[in-house]
Amino acid sequence: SQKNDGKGYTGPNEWLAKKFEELHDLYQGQVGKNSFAIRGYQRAAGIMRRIDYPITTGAQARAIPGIGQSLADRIDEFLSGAQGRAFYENTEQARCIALFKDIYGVGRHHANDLYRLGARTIDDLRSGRFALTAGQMIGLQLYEDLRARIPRDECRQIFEIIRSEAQAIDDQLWIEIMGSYRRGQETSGDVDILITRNGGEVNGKKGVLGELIRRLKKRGLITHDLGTPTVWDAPEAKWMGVGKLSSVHKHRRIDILCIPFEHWGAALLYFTGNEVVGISAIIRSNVSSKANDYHQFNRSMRLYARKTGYNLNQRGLYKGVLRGKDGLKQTEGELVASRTEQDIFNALGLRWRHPHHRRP
Ligand code: DCP
Ligand code: MG
Ligand code: MN
Repeated sequence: SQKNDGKGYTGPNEWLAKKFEELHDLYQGQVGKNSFAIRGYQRAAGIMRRIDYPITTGAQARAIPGIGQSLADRIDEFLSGAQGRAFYENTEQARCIALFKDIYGVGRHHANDLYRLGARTIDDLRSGRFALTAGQMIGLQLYEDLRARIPRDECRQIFEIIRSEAQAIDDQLWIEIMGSYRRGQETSGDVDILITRNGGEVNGKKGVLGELIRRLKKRGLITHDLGTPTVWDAPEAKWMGVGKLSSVHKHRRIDILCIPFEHWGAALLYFTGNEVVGISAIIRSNVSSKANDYHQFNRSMRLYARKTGYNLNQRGLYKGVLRGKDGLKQTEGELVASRTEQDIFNALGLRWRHPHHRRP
């Protein structure tokens, strides 16, 4: 299931954070494990999330306060793509947690709790014996639909409806479909949509996002809200929910993000990906890990930017970002490029890479 920091963005070491969390979850509750080491994995995950430049070696991480030699060794292990000792152990616990995390809105903590409370199957959860939030209930209710891949043509049809409704609100809006669809994949896990306005504020005065969702509900395309923005008419606002093309179609996950015009290229680049493959997906499919699974396009581009003295995120390419000894950002730096993807490739001196080729 799609995890979210509230804005939908994650940092360059999210994949490492996830790996440490997997280790934590796997060891937690197992007899004979050192509880200090287990908590260390949890803390390491937090540290990985706070570091905003990509970690590339264990030695580099060793310099970060809180990362000792054994954690640094684990990072080298992750980076090398070596199969972590306990990582892919196909235990019942690992399998259940992977299964529960597949339910929309169920995070790893809750998946762990559910396992410890005795839940083993989706039907167990449907029995009503376990406490779930409203969003999780929707995830559970639509579990079969939402885990199915969306055929490319259905993504396109959903996108066309959203585009036509958005353009009926304001013909100066720019609407693009991103994610796996834009990379040319035959099927997608969800439909990712980016909206901005050429001139003026996309979402400020008019609150386009709220109006769009209202129209799409009225039209019957959108059926459920899963995550609504705190401020509907903020310049940057994200809606997450579920829609259905017609009575014969399945419910599908849809994400719609509104951003300021200046961020268009950087956001398009970021949300086109690709990005880290979930570790639970690897446990489920029993596919052994390869270094490439974790060296995806977004990561390698951010890493390249960093190596050449820049900082790349979903809002732009920046130069002169000042960092403290701990590696944390002290100043934002100067915006170098963000309007178009091409601008960002050019500023970095990289050859254009078509979305269809944005794979490792
Ligand atoms: N993204 C990211 N880091 C994340 C999650 C997402 O950089 N932790 C970016 C890259 C993704 C894009 O956002 O490609 C869209 O996210 P999705 O989770 O929708 O992933 P995809 O569209 O690539 O795949 P799927 O077909 O599973 O939706
Ligand atoms: Mg997607
Ligand atoms: Mn998405």
